[in-house]
Amino acid sequence: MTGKSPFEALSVETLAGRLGANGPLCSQIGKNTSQWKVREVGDGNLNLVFIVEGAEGAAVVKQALPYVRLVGDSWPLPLKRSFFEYHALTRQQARAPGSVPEIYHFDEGQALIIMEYLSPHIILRRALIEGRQLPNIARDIGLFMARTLFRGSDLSMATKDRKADLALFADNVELCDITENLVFSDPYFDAKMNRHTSPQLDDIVAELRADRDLKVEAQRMKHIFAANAETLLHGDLHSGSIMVTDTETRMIDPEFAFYGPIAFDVGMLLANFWMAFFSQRGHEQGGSRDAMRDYLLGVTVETWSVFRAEFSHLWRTERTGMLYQKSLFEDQDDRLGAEQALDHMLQSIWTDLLGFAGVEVHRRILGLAHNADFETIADPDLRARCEAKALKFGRHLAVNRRQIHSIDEVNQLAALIERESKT
Ligand code: SR1
Ligand code: MG
Repeated sequence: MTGKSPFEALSVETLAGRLGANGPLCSQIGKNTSQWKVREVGDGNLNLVFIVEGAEGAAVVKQALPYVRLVGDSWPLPLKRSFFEYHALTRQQARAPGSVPEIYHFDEGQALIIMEYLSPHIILRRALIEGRQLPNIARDIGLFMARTLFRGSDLSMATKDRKADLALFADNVELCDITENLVFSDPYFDAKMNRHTSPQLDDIVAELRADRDLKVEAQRMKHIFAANAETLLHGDLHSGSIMVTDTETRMIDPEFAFYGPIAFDVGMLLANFWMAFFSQRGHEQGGSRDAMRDYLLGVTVETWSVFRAEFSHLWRTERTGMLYQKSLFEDQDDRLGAEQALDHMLQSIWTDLLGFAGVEVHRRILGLAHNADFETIADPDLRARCEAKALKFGRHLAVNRRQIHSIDEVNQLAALIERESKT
C-alpha cells in the first residue's frame, strides 16, 4: 500500500494484506503476516484503531475515516486530521520527550499513523472510573503541558518558525469547528445532536440555557479560544486522551491540535479530573470512594502546581522567543520585571483555564460527546444527581472565574457541592 492509492478504510480482514509489505511495521512486529493478529479497538468518536500483533512485537495502526465515526457518514470530516495529528505528535515528542507514543510510519493518503503499542497501559478515564489512584499522573501531565505549551509559543520559538507552524495548523479548520460548536455553543441552546439525562435534568438544562451571564461567559471563552493563537495545543486533552500504567503516562490523539490559548489544554484537563470527582458517587458499589475523591482533588492541586513550577522554570531558563525578551529584563539586571511579567501570564492562564473547565464540564453532560465517567452510571437517577452537581460547579467556574483566586478555593467549592447531597 502506498500513499498514492486512493483512500480506503482498513478492516481487520484486509489489514495484513494491505500493510504486509510496510517496512516500518514489519520491522516492529515481524514480516510473516500469517502470524499477525489484528483487533479493532477504537472506542473514540472519530477513528479506526487497530492493534496488530506479530511474532516479534505489536504496533498500533490508527486510521482516520472520512466522517465522524460516532455519528456516521451524514457528518463528513476531512482525512487531513491525521496529518495534523502526526505533526503534533512529532512536535510534542521534541518538546516533551517520552510523553507520546513513538511514531513508526505516516501515510498521508491513507490517513494512517503506525505507532507504538502502549502496553500494559489503559485509558486514564477507565482507571479513574475503576477507582485507581495513580501516583505520577499529576507530575507527568503537568510537565507535558508546561513543556509543550511553553515551547510551542512565542516565548520560546523563533517567530519565523512559529508563524510557519501557525499557518500549517490553521488549516485544521473542521476540528476547530467541532470544538467551537460542541464546547462553547451547543450546550446552551437546543442544538440538534444534544442529549442529556432526561427528564431528571430537564429543569436544570432550561435554567442554564436561560442563564444570560453563563452564555456571555461561554462566548467570551469561545472568543479567546478562536482569537488567541498563543501556542500549539494538544486541542483535546481529556482523560480519554491519556494512557497510563501505575508509573507511566503518555498523551495520545492530538488530532485537534492548533494554535490557541495556553489555558485551553490545562482547563480541559482539569475539568476532566473534576468530572471524575463528581462521578465517583455513581461508582461506589464496591465501597466508599471518599479516598478516591480526595485523591482526585489532590491531583488537580499537584497538576496545577507542577505546571506552574515547570512553566516558571522554562520562563527563567529558556525564554528565547520574541516575547518578554531578556534584553528588557535580566540583561538589565531587572529580574523582578521578568518575574512580574511571569506572574501576569500565570494569572491570566489561571483565570482562563477556569472558564474553559466550566464549559467543558457542561458540554460533556449536555452536548453530543458525553464521557464514560457519567455514562457508565447505569441508574439514571443516580447519574443525574452526579451530573447536576457537576453542572452547578461548571457554572460557578465559568461565571465567577475572575473572583476565584486559588485551586484550593475551587476544590473547597467542589467538596461543598458534593456534600450538599450525599446520595
Ligand atoms: C464529534 S467529535 C466529539 C468529541 O470527540 C473528540 O474526542 C472531541 O472531544 C470532540 O469534541
Ligand atoms: Mg480523540
